[in-house]
Amino acid sequence: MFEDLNFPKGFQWGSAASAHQTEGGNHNSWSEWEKIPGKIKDGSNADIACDHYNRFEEDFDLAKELGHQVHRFSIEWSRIEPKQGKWNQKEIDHYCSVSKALINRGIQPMMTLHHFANPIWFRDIDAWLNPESPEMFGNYARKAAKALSDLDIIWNTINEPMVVVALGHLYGEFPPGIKDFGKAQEATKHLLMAHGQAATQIREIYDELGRKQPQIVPVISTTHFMPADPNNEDDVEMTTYLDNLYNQIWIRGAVNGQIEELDGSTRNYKALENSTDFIGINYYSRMVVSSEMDILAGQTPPKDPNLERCEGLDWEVYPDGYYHVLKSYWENYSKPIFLTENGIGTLDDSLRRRYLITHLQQVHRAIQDGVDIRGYLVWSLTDNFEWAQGYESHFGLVEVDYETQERKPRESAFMFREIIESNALTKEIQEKHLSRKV
Ligand code: GCO
Repeated sequence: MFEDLNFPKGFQWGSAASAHQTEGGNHNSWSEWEKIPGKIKDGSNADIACDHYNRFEEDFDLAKELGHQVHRFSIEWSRIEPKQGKWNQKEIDHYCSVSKALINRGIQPMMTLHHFANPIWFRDIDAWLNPESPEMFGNYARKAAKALSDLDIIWNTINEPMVVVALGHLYGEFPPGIKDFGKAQEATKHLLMAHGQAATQIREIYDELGRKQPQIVPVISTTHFMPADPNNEDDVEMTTYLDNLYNQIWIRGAVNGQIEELDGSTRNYKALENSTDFIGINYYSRMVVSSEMDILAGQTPPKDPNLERCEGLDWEVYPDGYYHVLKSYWENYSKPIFLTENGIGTLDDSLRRRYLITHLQQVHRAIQDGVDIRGYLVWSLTDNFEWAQGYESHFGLVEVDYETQERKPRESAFMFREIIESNALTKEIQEKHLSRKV
């Protein structure tokens, strides 16, 4: 019943992670947020996390052993620019060493400049609500790009800007804990301009130094929105509205160079020209939309009891949505796609294996239908600090014992290595892991 699903030659495989979730020892907007009682579900914090700051060599040895070809990680703005305009050379050197550690193992570094956490000084001047925030972010991008430009790096600018907007400015679940639609719109605009500023600074400094231009890849979070009742016009309309708001507005600007003002007018923003080589897509789940519910206030229809779920976050496992999301981005923007995150939090590793296979089947289906997809990264290499969930969700191909910091690859890590080695979802792999629930 299964057949071999081969991936295109040169397709790149690997995993993704972020600084604050793994490094430990950070002092930023998140470390302060974690101190507020009730903000983190299990009352934990990322003070130590996976101690990746000190153990990156060991972690990259594992990535290599597991066959990874690309590793996506983030550098911590708060370490590099602890006070506005003051740069910490020791920390810049650290990230040079991290990048080189990957390159020396034959792994392509994909580096994110911003993954949710802000420096304290930036938080104190209203972060993404400050009209000067795009330039401030651009300065930091320039500094980082200058220091790292002699290494072969793929650049991600801002990770999942719409999660920063929605969870930070609409639902108040992430810092700065605001619930205000107008402010959410303002943050969206500044985050888009910040992406443009970062891309422009990276391009300029590479030119000034006579280096070959790198790939610049903004990374977005996507959700497959579906009407609760496809025959109900209001549900369909609400679905389109949410898809536009959450999945499209920001990336449309990054690709087309246009900023949408709060009054609905649009204008060209020069810094966004030439700011996007690929689109980085993170996909985890779907959302069923009912016009009866106030979705912008966090209400959603009950989950389907027949679908498996992600631990803690309660996301439904819905692989078919991945295909539709990929098709829609290709149809809308015709930009090559890099799959920068996909995975599931679970202690049931057989579920993780099924999740990865069924999602890769959809990736393959999209490629067959002409979508230009260049690579796929599992979230995440190791278990780590899952933001407001604390340590309750286990996303790692590799298990971490937080008492001893011992790493232990799960069976899914070896299955993924087999997929990488054959550059295919072979018939045997699908049969072995999908034919029964273990
Ligand atoms: C995000 C982030 C990751 C998460 C992952 C699982 O998508 O929110 O990029 O930091 O840990 O997505 O929720």
